[in-house]
Amino acid sequence: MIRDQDVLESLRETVRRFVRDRLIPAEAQVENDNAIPAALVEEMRGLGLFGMSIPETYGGLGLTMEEEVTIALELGYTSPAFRSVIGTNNGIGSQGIIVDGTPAQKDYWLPLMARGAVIGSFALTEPDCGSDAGAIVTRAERDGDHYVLNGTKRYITNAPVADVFTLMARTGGPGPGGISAFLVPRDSSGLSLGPVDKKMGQRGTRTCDVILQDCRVPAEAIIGGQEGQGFKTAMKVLNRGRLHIAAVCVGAAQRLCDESVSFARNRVQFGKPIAEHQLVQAMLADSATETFAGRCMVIEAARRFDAGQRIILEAASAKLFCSEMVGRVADRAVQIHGGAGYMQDYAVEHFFRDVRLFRLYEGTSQIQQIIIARELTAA
Ligand code: COS
Repeated sequence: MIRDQDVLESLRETVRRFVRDRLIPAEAQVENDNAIPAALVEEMRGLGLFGMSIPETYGGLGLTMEEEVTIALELGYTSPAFRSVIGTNNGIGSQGIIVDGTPAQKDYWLPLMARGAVIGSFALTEPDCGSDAGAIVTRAERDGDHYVLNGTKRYITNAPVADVFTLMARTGGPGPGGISAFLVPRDSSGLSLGPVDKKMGQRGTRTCDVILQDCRVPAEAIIGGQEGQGFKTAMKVLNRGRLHIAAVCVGAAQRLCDESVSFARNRVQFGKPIAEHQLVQAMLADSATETFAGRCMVIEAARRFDAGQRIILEAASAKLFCSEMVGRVADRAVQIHGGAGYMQDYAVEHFFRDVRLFRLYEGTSQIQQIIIARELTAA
């Protein structure tokens, strides 16, 4: 389904060069500052990276899923925070509008997101609702030609820099069918942000609470113009997002493999490079094999998506396998580096902390297992 192999190759090469020449050298600075240098964000804008998955009609690059995961594999090769800056605009912050938005919502928001002029974010999780997304309690009450929103959204990626949230709130009764999705601008009256969360890893990616206290949005802010569709919109966004995360995991695993091989070739113990010791070789071989397996999964699932197939099972399987897999690869990478792997001088130290989040967000591993089992056993 790739339209033009040359165009994709050139984009992949551009991103690969950008990652290696510009982003990897800035990883230590991101760790120290807990922020992405503004100049690099500007360069990402210039490369069109904010609008990769937004259709060309709206000023994006309009990548197919196979093309998108190909680029995600490259971006995963560096600190996940760099990908997160552009991640919400390409994924969970824009896809609700793309899949279910009204023509007016698409015309207004997508061109702005595609060029990175506004940052989109996705607000589903709440203090008491993470895995059980159908139980959210944030309410949206109709008041004339407005809705009034009250509630708190938690751990919202890019919220501190976001301009607009795809935000799920309850307009009806209990359960998934009572949820609607809204486009809530950051400058809406009654919307405020909590302090930036202090995370274990992925420094440079900012998350915080989004607090709604009698927050008023016009009635046309409801995605698709219809109440009660918000849970399904969120699920469609997540199906796609999970495949993207899987690709990022594979990119990170590749980096960890490369760092491990390079270290093992240079580190001499017992009179020879540790790469020549069989117990180290076993770890390298297992990591390379699992990384290759993950790569095959994401490419195959993306091809099925582009062919119009339902990929709920494949996306959940890829997310489950790849996020768990990169955890094992990161653990071996630290082991291969020995004491050095525990030191901040080596990239594997921050990757070890960074990749832990992949097993948690956009659905924990246990949620992926539930989704897979349900798909397998559905009548
Ligand atoms: N894709 C498309 N539609 C889906 C879907 C999916 N992956 N999952 C559920 N739906 C649909 C169902 O088909 C159902 O539609 P009908 O009412 O027409 O039958 C509707 O949505 C409700 O589904 P269901 O009854 O399965 O809802 P549950 O409350 O049981 O949902 C899961 C359970 C686990 C699937 C859901 O709560 C979930 O994905 N949780 C994880 C949330 C998450 O990833 N959070 C991370 C936050 S974003 S960083």
